Amino acid sequence: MSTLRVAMIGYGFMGAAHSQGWRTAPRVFDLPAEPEMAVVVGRNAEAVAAAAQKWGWAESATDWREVIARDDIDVVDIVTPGDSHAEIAIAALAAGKHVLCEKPLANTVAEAEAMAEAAERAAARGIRAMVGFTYRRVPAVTFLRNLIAEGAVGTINHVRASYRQDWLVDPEMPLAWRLQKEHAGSGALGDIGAHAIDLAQFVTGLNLAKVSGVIDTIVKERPLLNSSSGLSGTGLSGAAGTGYGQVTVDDIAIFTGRFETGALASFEASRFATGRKNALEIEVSGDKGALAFDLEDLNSVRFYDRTAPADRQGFRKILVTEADHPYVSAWWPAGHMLGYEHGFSHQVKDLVEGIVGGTNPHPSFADGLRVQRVLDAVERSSENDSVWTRVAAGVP
Ligand code: SOE
Repeated sequence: MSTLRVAMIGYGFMGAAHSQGWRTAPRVFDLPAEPEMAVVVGRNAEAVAAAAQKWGWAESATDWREVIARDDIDVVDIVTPGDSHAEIAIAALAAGKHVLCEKPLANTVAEAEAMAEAAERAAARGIRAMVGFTYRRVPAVTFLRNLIAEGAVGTINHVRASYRQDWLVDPEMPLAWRLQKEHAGSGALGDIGAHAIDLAQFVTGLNLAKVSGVIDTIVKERPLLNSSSGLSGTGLSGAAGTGYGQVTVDDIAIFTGRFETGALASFEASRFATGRKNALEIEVSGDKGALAFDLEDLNSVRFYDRTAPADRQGFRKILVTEADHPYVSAWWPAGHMLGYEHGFSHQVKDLVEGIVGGTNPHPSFADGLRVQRVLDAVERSSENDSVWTRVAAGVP
């Protein structure tokens, strides 16, 4: 069997999650090529060596350019903050490497356009590029999308999508990179709102045409991060150092959207939703029924069948753990639950199959660009008193 040698650039929270995916996918699925965890790259030699050892990478290195130039690397997996996605991805594609890039695709529309163009050129040479909207590969989400494509909800009138967390309610939570525009691009909007947007477009198969929104920053200054706390890589926690710094991204983004078909959607992305830890929810309402998903209950979907006799209607919970459900047969017998990390193995499976099979796995960089343009339109709308703002369309 052929092998695909992988270099992962970055080693924070997403590095841990992607490492699980690379390690586990070939042990669970019958893949057409064997991924090899060749090298993990980070700026701090000691810390990245420790990550390599802990997660099972054969080597560690400190210079991503040198690694990308190596002949023995086939795939580059980018799990750095958004400020380096474009530079690394474009260089890797030019060097003939397949690329998996964390979401959001980039920090700006211009960067995302350049990445989508580079991916388009690379595809002509048989090089694949994929963006890590991993929640598409939660079995219940793929199942929900398949049901919608089969017509289970009929014509879609209304979509409700939200992603709510509460890790910023504490005003003493330090100023991690996710709170700095130059590193993260935006705040709740791009970090978690991007997932809600991608899910809404993915499960419905519809693109957003315009949005009207507002973004806000509740706590404008936070304690600087103590860089020696060792937790800063996650961007989600860490010990405070001395002094305060400016928060330059949004804490909350709320917006409405209109799809190309005219259907309406509401979106919320918040890091101030007290009590909500990782609540990515979507509900799609059509003239025949409705389907709902909640990441905090990720092994199920709720289905309302409006075509059933009136006295039998009502949302029913379908447990998505049957062998017939997407991805499930490779894991455990029915009723034995999957979790957050399984999506990363499913992502590896689909990427490897795309690379070997010569097909573009979704979500493509063009899909990532589409989300980036929605993020941009929401920010422009908010700056402009929430006026309806068109989402740019077309190829870059
Ligand atoms: C932090 O808000 C975060 O880790 C996001 O960056 C991820 O994309 C999301 O899956 C969970 O929350």
